[in-house]
Amino acid sequence: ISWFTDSMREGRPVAVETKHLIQIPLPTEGSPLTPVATVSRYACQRRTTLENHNKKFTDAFEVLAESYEFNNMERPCLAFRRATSVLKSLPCAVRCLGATQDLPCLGQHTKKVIEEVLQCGRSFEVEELLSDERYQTFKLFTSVFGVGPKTAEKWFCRGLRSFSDILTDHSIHLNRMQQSGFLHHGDISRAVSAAEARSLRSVIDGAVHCVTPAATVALTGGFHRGKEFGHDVDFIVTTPELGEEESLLPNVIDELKKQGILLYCNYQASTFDMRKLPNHHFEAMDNFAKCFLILRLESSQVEGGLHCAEGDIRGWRAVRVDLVSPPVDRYAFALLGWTGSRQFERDLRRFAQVERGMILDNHALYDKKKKEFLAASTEKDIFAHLGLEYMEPWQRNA
Ligand code: DCT
Ligand code: MG
Repeated sequence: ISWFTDSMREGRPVAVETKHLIQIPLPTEGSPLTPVATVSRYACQRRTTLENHNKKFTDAFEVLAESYEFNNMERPCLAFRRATSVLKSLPCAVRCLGATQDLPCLGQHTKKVIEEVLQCGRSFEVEELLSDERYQTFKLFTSVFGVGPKTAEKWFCRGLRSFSDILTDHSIHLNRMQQSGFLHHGDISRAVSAAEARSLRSVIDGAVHCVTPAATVALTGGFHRGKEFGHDVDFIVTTPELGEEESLLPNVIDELKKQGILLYCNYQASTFDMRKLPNHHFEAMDNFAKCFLILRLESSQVEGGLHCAEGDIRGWRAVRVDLVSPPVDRYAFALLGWTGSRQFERDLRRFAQVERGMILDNHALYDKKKKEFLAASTEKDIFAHLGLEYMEPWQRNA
């Protein structure tokens, strides 16, 4: 095996770079001849479970990435998100800066942070940010459902710093989503547990099958990747009959309303049109019909009870739920896209584009050389078209 070199036997890291794979000996215990791990620069080639051995670095990176996001600085934000993703994929903790030498996606700035954390147990740049008024205010404002960095910026520039500043300023117009965001802020900013997600699955299953018995419901997003907690619960619902999905969500919404558990609903009808594909300009959201909901979840429906604050005796909580309903022939693409993680999806699309000359989004996969769309009825079909080894959802926590 070519990468078992002398320097490895001496315990020094070496790297052998192939086209886009870098083989790196990781600092494992035991024999110096332990096989080396392979770290690709694409998250879709790194099996990333929820076991993060480098949390102290990735937590620091996340604060920096977020701060760049708040300042609308896309490149450094992405650089820190990429670095986070690489460290999350490693099978053990980074114990010295040398161990990062051949890892992809780590630049000077990220390495400086790693070095500081290794030496001092913390990053001064991160600590400064955490106590920075602008960072704190953006973090607070963007924690409200319906408030993104742009709105946070607008409010911050007007000198507003707290929720009461916003809610008592009569010149500020809150849209319906933001009004609900403030109303249910306590509940929505509290993580949703896996038990709550399971209970919501039964609620959604019930509502969907009540309106369309043949429809299917699939849990997607973070909970489908095995997360114990999430900020919302994501579902894909569809019908076996092409076209029948069009009336599905409006009927499900009516049913939830009838059950008295719909606290907020933002329904977006489908604008999906196969004739407008492939989409050369990447857009964050797909064009399928979807709805962003806030539902009332009863404690009695959740195994082990609700994930609520101590002393909360209401017996219910508000939860964010997203439903998307693609036509059945687009199902595999929608499922792959909505399963995430965000970084996994980004790299999957980048891999398709750069390495394969293909355009992938939540709607379709297009081969630019052959000038044709590639059909897929399962996620495995899409991985196969891309010439990628299949990864289970729990390995996509990039
Ligand atoms: N997604 C994406 N690009 C976006 C937004 C979402 O690719 N701009 C995909 C990835 C995850 C999925 O949609 C669901 O989104 P979220 O609910 O925001 O993410 P999550 O992984 O489910 O995280 P959380 O557990 O916090 O809900
Ligand atoms: Mg989610």
